Amino acid sequence: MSHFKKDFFWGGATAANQFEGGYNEGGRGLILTDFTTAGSYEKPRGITYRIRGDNSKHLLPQMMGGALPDGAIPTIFEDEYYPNHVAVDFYHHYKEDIALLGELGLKMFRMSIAWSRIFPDNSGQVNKEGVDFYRDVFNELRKNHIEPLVTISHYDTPLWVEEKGGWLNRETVSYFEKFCEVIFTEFKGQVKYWITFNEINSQLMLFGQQSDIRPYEPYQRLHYQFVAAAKAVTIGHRIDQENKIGCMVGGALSYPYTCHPKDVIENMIFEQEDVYYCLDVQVKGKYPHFSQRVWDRLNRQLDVTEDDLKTLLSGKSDFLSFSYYCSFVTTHDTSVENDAMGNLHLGPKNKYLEYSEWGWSLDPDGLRFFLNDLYGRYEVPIMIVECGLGAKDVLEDDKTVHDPYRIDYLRRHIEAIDKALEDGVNVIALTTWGCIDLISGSTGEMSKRYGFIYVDRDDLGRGTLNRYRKDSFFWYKKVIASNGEAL
Ligand code: BGP
Repeated sequence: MSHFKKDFFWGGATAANQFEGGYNEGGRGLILTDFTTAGSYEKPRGITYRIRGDNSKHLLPQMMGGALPDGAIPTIFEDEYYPNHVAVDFYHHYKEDIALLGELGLKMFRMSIAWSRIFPDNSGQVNKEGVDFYRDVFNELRKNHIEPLVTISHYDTPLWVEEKGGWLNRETVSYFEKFCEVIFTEFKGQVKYWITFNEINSQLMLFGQQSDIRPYEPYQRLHYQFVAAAKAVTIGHRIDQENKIGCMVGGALSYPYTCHPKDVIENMIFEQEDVYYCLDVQVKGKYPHFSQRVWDRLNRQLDVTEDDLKTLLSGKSDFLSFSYYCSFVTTHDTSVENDAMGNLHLGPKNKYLEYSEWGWSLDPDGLRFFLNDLYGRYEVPIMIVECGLGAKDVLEDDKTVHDPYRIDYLRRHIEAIDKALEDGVNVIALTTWGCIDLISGSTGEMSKRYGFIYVDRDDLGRGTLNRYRKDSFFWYKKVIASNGEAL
């Protein structure tokens, strides 16, 4: 007997910039991803730009962040391939895609609204075509009995906002508020579940854990995002009391490398500073006890006002959510090699785990542990809003795709969720990542696929964009229909 409640949300997840395409259609404004080239496991993606007064091409490698130099103008070059421009063209395929998701029996579909489709530029004018597009998408979802789960910001801050300093500029909070007002009002009654920021903690993973000095910028950006998220919760509740608005982190579960107490402490610090720091503020409404220890290592005073602290307290999340692909290992011993990759973080390999082709560990037990850990700490409903295996698939001549590795990965993670439910954790949703194949965020590849539905397109942008059901499609359909019994 499985422990999934009748109303468990079996779902799938996407994000506009990796899925939607139509980057210059329907009045959409630009975002930095539009200038981001394709990469691979070996080769980082890069942002193309030119410098004022010079037309030659420059490339900023995107491996672990990095900011554009002063005077850089992001530029699209004819001789480059930008995979996110078309992505998998949900923009023109949404009816067909949602019908397929309906056939799959999906209960929840996670997607994001591209801010730059609603506010393409600095004029403050709402782009009606953008609103109409999403209204149609939500109608299609409702027709297919699928509950939308909307991420308000999924790695796609509009370029016009970036040009004004992005999230280092306090003004961005008010631009975001305006965006929230518009979408909560326009989609009232159509959308009830919202996530404020995708993987809000991702910017904290970009520097070494053992460095004594922490850069000030990520913490300042985060603070303004925390304030913006809290305001979004308050606005959303005011516009529709039915709204449930949650926060999200990259699920960076880490284990001590050994039982050496110094490894355990190092690991505790990692979890505090990279995960709890963000969840405490958004779920408990206040900065945690160890915050001062973090801030003491910044080279500048953060801009945090009394008013901000009141805002945080009055805009607590209704639920929490996280992505979970793999787990990590932390050690105090600097001689241990960082030979594992992973979602947003590096570290030493865990000798007890297997690794995917992209070097990400496979750890379903970790999911059960993480769910218990977070539920014990926060006691709010939990959604797992990304989980999955990026793998290469083969489209056979008869248009079938045999992906037992994906079925195996998801089966083991669903079993882990079942155990967590038995432990008493209130998990209400699982939206697996990239339910329809889409562009990989880290590498820009198409061949790193996560979906139940295959999209005919390759790493160079060739292919028909036709959709085909994989073996995992028929498997997940049964899982949903049996509410987690038939695994
Ligand atoms: C998460 C992002 C997603 C997605 C996912 C899978 O960090 O929230 O947008 O990209 O990782 O990673 P990738 O696409 O790099 O395989």
